[in-house]
Amino acid sequence: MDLYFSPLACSMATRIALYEAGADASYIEVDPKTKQVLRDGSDFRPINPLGLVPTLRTDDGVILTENAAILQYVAERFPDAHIASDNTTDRTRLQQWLCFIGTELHKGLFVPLLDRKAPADVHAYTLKKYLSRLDYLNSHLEGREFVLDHFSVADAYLATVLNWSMATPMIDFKAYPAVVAYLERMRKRPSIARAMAEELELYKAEIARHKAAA
Ligand SMILES: N[C@@H](CCC(=O)N[C@@H](CS)C(=O)NCC(=O)O)C(=O)O
Repeated sequence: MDLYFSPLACSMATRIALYEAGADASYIEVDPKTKQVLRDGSDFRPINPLGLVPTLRTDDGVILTENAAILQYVAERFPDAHIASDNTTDRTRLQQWLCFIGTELHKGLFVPLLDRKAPADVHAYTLKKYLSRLDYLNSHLEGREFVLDHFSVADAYLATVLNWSMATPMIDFKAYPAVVAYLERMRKRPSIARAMAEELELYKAEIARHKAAA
């Protein structure tokens, strides 16, 4: 199995899921700016025309895209890891949270705030419209260890997205104590701590590469 990823991007959720599953996988880095596959300089776009990570090549050679889909694939492929849910209602609940994290948090809240080129109005509008999602998340996480009643791929995705809070000083996270406590807890989980430490080093190298190329 090959995971195309960029350091500290949303693809880290799949790395976490693969670590949780103890899966044998190759991690292939893609430069998010140039869309080059780092190891051989090839163009990533023939593999995923959108140039987006995560992209997963299964052991059968099938290319899968979209976080929510890939995470559920990994969970199903490695059932012993118990990182999804068994019955229909719980599985739907997992999908509910993956969709919430992907649309409301990842794309709705964080992407515009992380976009250094976005006009100030965009940040103001995003905060006004999307901070309510953090209120909702904070209420959900009060008194809970995980998004569901056990660790799941939703936690892998949520921890990955919330980790971007280190680059969004415009959000006052003190207002969301259950979210802060959750992230601190998740950062200590071995699979997540390992993924974050490894990808942080690669991220620093990516920044240095971009500076050198500028
Ligand atoms: N809808 C896609 C979005 C994936 C996505 O936005 N990936 C980002 C990294 S977090 C990316 O590859 N960005 C590079 C770009 O926008 O060109 C998914 O859920 O997988």
